Amino acid sequence: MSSRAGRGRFITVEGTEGVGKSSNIAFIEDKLRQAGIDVVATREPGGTTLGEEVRELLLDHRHSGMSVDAELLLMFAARAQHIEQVIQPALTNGQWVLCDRFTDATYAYQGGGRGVSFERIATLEQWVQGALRPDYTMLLDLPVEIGLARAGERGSADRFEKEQQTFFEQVRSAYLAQAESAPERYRIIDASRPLDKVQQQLDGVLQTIIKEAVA
Ligand code: Z5A
Repeated sequence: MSSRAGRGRFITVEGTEGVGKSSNIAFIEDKLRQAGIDVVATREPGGTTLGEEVRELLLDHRHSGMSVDAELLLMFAARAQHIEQVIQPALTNGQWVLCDRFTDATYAYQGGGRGVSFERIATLEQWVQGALRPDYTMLLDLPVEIGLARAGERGSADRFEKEQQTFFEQVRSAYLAQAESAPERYRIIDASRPLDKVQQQLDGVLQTIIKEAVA
């Protein structure tokens, strides 16, 4: 399939701590490439030189005193650069964009986790993104305690990873509420199962998306 023949698609992957995004994004990218799709894989916060520097500020545990508004605005500052430099040009070129987190993470972490009002986030979303929204969002979902146990096996914790379980419970609830309110866009993947089963479910979802795109 030549993806240049049609418009690009914007796929995002979301979830709380330790759900296995990194483990599954490479799988998704491979499946899309096998279908002949030209994919740009990227991430947030990050995806550009400026965005990666903002990411370092956001994750650095030395900035434990960062205000909630500073955190929110840094997320959108990185996003503005990412959209202008990477996401929009790729979509305009007919490529598919596969993004590890996007604005749903802002609703979940800054909204659900930190208590920023959804109206305030929606204002920034409209300002920075205009009409740009993901076509599909894969929500890797699993109980918070399992995710934290998986993530705990990794090295030192960043500024977000130092949060308590209740914070991640609020993040997960916000994600699930978003998924419920936009079922046409969200695909919920049961990430509590072994990796091969998770990828089996992801594969089924991807094959449907690819069929819809060429139909
Ligand atoms: N953030 C925000 O607050 N607001 C925003 O708008 C945006 C982001 C965009 C950095 O994101 C932080 O930014 C993030 C939210 C915030 N902080 N948190 N938490 P990130 O996406 O870069 O960070 P991350 O959430 O830590 O993601 P990650 O590094 O990709 O980890 P992961 O999704 O948790 O996945 P993993 O490393 O692939 O898996 C964790 C471990 O579990 C690993 O050892 C795997 O081998 C294992 N694993 C994976 N799948 C399985 C299964 N199925 N069974 C058993 N074990 C498994």
